Amino acid sequence: MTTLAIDIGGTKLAAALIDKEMYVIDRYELATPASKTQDALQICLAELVAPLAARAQRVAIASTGIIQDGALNAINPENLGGLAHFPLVEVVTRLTRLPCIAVNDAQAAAWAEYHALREEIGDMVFLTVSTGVGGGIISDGRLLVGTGGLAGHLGHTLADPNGPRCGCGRIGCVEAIASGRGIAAAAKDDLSGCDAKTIFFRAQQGHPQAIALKQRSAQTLARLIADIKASTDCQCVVIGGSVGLSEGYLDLVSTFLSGEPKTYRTQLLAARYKHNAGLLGAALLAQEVIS
Ligand code: ADP
Ligand code: BMX
Ligand code: ZN
Repeated sequence: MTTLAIDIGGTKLAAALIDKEMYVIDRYELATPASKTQDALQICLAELVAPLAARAQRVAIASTGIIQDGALNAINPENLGGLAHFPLVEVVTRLTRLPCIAVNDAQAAAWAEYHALREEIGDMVFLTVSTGVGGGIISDGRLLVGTGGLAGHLGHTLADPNGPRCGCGRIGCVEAIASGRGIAAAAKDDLSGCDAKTIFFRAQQGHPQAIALKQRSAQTLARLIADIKASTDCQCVVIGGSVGLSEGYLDLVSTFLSGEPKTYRTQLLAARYKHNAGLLGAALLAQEVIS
C-alpha cells in the first residue's frame, strides 16, 4: 500500500508518497500560508495533494499543533500566522477521498527515529528546533501522546522566568528563545528583521551578535535536554528541524550539555531521516491503523 504523507510545519508544508518499504518516492514542498483563516491552508493543501493523491491508498499527516480527534489546535497560534484551529482530517479526507490519520509532527518524527534505533534503544526523546520547538517522547518503546495530545510539548517548558512572552501565553518558554522564530525575534540593529537561517549564516561569517543568538538557542536547548534526562532517563535525544540540523548546532548543544553534571547528560544524535522524519513517522503510524 502506498501512503500519501503530509507534514505541516510553521514555515513549510511537505508531501510525499511513501511506498510499503518506507521509501520516499516523490516529494513536494510549499511555504506555509500566513493567514488567520482556514481557507488559505485548505487551498495550499489542495495544491500539495493534487499530483500525488491518485497514486495513494491512505493519507498520513504529521502536523504542528496539538492533534486530537483529527483536528489541529495550535498551542502557539503565532507559529501558524495566527491560525488557532483547523479540521485537518476532515479537510484532507474531502480533498483526497482516502482514509486519513493525523498526529503531531514531533511525535511522528520521534516514532520514525525510534524505528531506526529500536534494536538498542527503548527510551528516547526527539526534539525539533524549527519554527517552534517540538518534542516527542518514546518510553519503553511506546510513543507518548497523552489523553489530549499534549505529551512531548517540551518547547513550552520554562527556560527563563525573565524571558520573552511565548505565543502560548507563558513567559520564558524554551520555544520563545531557542526556536527559529525566537532567534529572529531577539535580533537587533543590523540583524533586525532577519530570519534564523540568515542569522546562522552571519554567525558562520563571524558576526558577534549572530554568534551570541546561536549560542543562546543552543544553551537553552542543552538545559532543556538536562531537564529531559532528569525527568525521563532517556538513552538518547535525537535532534531535527532546520535550526537543529544546521551546521555546527548539534556540536554547540553538546558543548553546553557537557557543562551540566554527568547525571543529566545523554547521547545526542542528529535525526537520521532529517527533513523526512515527520513524513515517515506518520506513514508508519498509518500503516499500523489503516490496512
Ligand atoms: P517547519 O517549522 O515548517 O517544520 P523548518 O524545520 O524548516 O520548518 O524550520 C523553519 C525555521 O528554520 C525557520 O525559522 C528558518 O529561518 C530556520 N532555518 C532554515 N534553514 C536554516 C539554516 N540553515 N540554519 C538556521 N536556521 C534555518
Ligand atoms: C509548537 C507547537 C507544536 C509543534 C512545535 C514544532 C503549534 C502550532 N505548534 O510548539 O505542536 O510540534 O511548535 O512545530 O502550536 P514546527 O512547525 O516548528 O515544526
Ligand atoms: Zn510556550
